[in-house]
Amino acid sequence: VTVGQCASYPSFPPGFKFGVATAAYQVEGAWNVSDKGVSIWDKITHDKSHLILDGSSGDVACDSYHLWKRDLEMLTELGVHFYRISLSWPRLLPTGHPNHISEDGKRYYNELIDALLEKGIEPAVTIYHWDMPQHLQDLGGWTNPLIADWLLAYARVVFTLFADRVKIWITINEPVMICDLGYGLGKHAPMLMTPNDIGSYMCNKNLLIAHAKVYRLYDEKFRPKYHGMISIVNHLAWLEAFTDDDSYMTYLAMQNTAGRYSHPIYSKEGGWPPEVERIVAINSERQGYPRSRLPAFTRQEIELVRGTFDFFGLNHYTSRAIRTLDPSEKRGALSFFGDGEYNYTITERPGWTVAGNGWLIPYPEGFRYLLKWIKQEYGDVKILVTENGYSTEAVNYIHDDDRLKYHKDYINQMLLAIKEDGVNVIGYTAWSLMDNFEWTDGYKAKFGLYEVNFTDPRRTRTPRKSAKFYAELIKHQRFIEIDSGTSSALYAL
Ligand code: GBH
Repeated sequence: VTVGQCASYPSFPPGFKFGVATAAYQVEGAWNVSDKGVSIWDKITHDKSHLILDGSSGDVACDSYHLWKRDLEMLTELGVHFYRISLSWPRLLPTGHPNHISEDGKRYYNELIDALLEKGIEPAVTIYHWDMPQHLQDLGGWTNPLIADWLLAYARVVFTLFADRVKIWITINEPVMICDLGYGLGKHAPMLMTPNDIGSYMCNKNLLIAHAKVYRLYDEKFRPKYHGMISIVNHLAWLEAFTDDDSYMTYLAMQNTAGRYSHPIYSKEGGWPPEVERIVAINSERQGYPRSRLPAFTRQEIELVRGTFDFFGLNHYTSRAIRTLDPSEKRGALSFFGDGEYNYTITERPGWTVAGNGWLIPYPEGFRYLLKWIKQEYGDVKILVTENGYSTEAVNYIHDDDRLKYHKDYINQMLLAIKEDGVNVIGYTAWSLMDNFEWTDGYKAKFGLYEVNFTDPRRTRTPRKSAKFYAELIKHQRFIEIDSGTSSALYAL
């Protein structure tokens, strides 16, 4: 590693923060220690292991429940400013309800949070990252409107326990995956398939209300004392028109994937994106439903949800092109990108290549366009990039030049968005600190800056080349050469 050759490359804005992320179910393991309750991912991986690519589960995962001190060493090595973790709801509240708070769960997160702070690393905490208590799922999970009160009660416990020390809060991670994949397409727990996105849309609305209630609880009862910030995290792919003729459909696709979870919170007027609301209503009527499958918001609900953010939490990985269908073409399968009746298809551009796991197309410029889009769409909001990363499949893969290049190119485009487009990005988070349980891809898709040996009972972690790159970047707050040949795409003034 040679440092200092690139003094002309711009540095990051003062106060810009770098972090890494993991999520409870993906790293903790210890699925049944003490009084921990069962989550929907425990249940799915145990009962339907054929739905997981390698038949695995998060029973042990990275065993961070026992090995978090090793994680701390890695975080120190990287020099990150913050570590984004999530809390396991059934670990803290085994029944899902606050009638019983687990002493062991409390102890685990208290120790972790205290140890991070001792090292000068800020904890950024996601309250819900997909591991719903099975008890609550049995009652409908996100399709039961009572979920808003259940989440609120859980969040009240969480804030009471940790808000004195945690200043960056995320209510919910990636609603589009929770709802559209969990309750429509059957690709994520609870793996429900509901025709015509009925379940996805019920979940979509209930989830926004739940988020808003938690936001308002923090805002009114905890912020005055603790002065932290809180928001939701959305997953946005960058979608671009396949040809000039596809711009309306691309707009619609963006509103459907990004807008359905962001417009109600971030837009001036609140509520569903109007074009999505209009089209789903028309589709529903044509399909013979008595009312729109997209449940209406009342006036009060619109106001409840509108403005419940302190920043825009953004997970971004990939891009797609949108092509309008000819009348002669048959629609493809339903996808989380469409209502199933939208007249477009999601496609790739010639020249794009898909990374290991089949869905991630590296297109760094797409990141810059997306950041600009968020600013245009929702105004000059602070954006915290809460996840960005690249997956590989090989084992013993330490010289991960492809991952290094991905992070470098994406960070470079983010810098362009900041410097050239005036987008207010306040921080960047690499997904992930280490390889972990990648949901239905099991341990096959590896996103880690650190490799984890899952055949070793000690779950040995080894830094990859990308970890060294990231550590250097954070240390110098600017790009440096890690070796020749990887710097060509850097942003130069
Ligand atoms: C994020 O999900 C998550 O927050 C994180 O937990 C996860 O580990 C990380 O990113 C990497 O995936 O082809 O229709 O089956 C990103 C969401 C979920 C996107 C699975 C692609 C497959 C869609 N990813 N999904 S589909």
